[in-house]
Amino acid sequence: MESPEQKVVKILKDNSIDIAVTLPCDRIKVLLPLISRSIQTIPLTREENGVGICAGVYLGGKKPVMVIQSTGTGNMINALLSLNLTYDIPLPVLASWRGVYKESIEAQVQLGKRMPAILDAAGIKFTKIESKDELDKIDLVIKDAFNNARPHVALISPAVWEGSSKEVPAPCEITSRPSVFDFNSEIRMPAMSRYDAIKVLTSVVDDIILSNLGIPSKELYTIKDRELNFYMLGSMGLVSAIGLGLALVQERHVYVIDGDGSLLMNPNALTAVGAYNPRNLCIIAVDNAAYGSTGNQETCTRTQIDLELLARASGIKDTVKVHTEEELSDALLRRVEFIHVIVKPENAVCKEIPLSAREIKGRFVKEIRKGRAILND
Ligand SMILES: Cc1ncc(C[n+]2csc(CCOP(=O)(O)OP(=O)(O)O)c2C)c(N)n1
Repeated sequence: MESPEQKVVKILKDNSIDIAVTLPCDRIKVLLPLISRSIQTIPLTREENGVGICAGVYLGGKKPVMVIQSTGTGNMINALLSLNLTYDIPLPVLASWRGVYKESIEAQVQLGKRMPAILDAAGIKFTKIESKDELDKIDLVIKDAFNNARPHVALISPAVWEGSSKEVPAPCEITSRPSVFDFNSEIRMPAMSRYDAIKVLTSVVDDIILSNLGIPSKELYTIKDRELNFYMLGSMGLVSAIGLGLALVQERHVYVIDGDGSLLMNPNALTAVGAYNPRNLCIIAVDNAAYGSTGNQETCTRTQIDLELLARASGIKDTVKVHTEEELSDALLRRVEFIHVIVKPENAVCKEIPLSAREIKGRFVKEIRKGRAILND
């Protein structure tokens, strides 16, 4: 007889889900390996980063699902609103709903019991699944997310899995590995501004460009607006995660303009990129040692952290630090995976981008999916 876990996997496959993005919960420890055996799976280090990766996967023409613990939804609220609800990006989320049914961990209760009210207040669609008999609702959750281009969370009670197999795969073996590190670098006085760096980028590359929220997006728009530019209007910290998702599912080269403040807000993005090192992703870490877009408040790259070193320590193998336009141009032509660009904390005076989030997404998706089957869009 089909177990509830097998039924969920069948629903995912019947819906042609291409990629599952996951972070474990004890209650779904039987489900998770079943999913990863039949669907390409990306393990996360933080759920919010998964929202970015899934957005990239979707923009690249594939269908993602997130499978997480309900607490992780708490880590995703800003992203679900500022990215998915703002740009009309679908995301089905299967959340193991903790804190409400035979809960043994006190720390799960406060968030778990309020989860429906929180999602409701946030305008995020959700469906409760409280017994095995209701598992078919997962099919509706997935279809609703894609047909209506919105996030939809399935809150799945632990009651659903009661009585099913407790068999969990053996833990992975720990093997010895050397940690050899050869890194020697120097941050010198900056010679160019972010605007200069973006000008070099647009003159050298003719492929997908994702730009960070705030002034970088406005500068890119002012320098060279095009369909293949994806302007972030919010979701600080997620632009490189979106770039990763896009790079993993389609062949074009993806250039991401990120910032030091944003990378330090979500270093998980670097960990995820380091795990896959896709050859068609280039992160341009524009380091002005400041939160430039909000008035140049100092970040800790000024004295403490070297972003190139952080990228290398995160597993990104191909990195370089550049200070001049020539060095940047050379690194872009060589398609180095992580380019640490040292710039002055200066913002160009730019106009607002006169495009809505939906317009930005609409023309971007149309351009990159030209000649290919389009999802329910
Ligand atoms: C979660 C969150 N916190 C704070 C902000 C406000 N904010 C918008 S842009 C920005 C600065 C980003 O700095 P950085 O990534 O270094 O890029 P820069 O503007 O310097 O190019 C901040 C703090 C925000 N949008 N979201």
